[in-house]
Amino acid sequence: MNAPLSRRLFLAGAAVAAGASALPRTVFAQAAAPAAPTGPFVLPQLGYAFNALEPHIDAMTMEIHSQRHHGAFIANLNNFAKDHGVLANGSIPRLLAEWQQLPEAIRMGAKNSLGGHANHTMFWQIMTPGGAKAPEGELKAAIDRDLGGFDKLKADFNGAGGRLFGSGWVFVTVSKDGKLALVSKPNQDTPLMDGQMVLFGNDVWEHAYYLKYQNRRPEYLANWWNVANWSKIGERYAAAKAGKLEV
Ligand code: MN3
Repeated sequence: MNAPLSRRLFLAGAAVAAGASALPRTVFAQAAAPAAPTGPFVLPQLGYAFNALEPHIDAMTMEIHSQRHHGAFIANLNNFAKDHGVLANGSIPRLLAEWQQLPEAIRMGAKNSLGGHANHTMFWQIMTPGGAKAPEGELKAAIDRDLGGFDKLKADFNGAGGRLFGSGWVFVTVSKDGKLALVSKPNQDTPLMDGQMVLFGNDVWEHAYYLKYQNRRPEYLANWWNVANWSKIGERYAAAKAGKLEV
């Protein structure tokens, strides 16, 4: 989506230089990118600048990751939804929990894109340049009780991320009674496919860190905790217990 935009700006600039008023409107019409289908899926806004997580996650990674990688899942889903209205009905957690009942023609593609949309929507929310720097209150107590404390959680989570072969995610799931568990998944799979709720997770696909860290995934995993938003994760914990947590 950046490339067509730059191209449009370039063409607009060239047209101004050549005397835009003399050019027929069709020049601009032809230069515009073909309209992408709009809705029902919408790319969420980050809520902070692309460079807000520097130096731990670089601005270019955040821009490409959110706009193009997540953007591709949105485009795929809107394309599928044109012929398969089932995607527009029902919540994303429900569609994922019942993904094996999706129409066969789109089943795998829709599962992957729904998972990617859910995973990244969660991911942008639980990172921030501000917020609490460590778990607090009830969430801290649950981490102590179920995951052996914050230091052990970080070590186990980083270990799981390091062991994931290829692309995937590491998650902490939360049950309705507030119990936590560490889960890793390949590809864009998510605990939502097992009917579980996701408290938070980290993306260990190479596109999440390669520009800055190259093959040094353990360094990315270690630094990532600096941008975790414990205020937001605490809100998600309360929402899960209230039965109100979605993706
Ligand atoms: Mn990703």
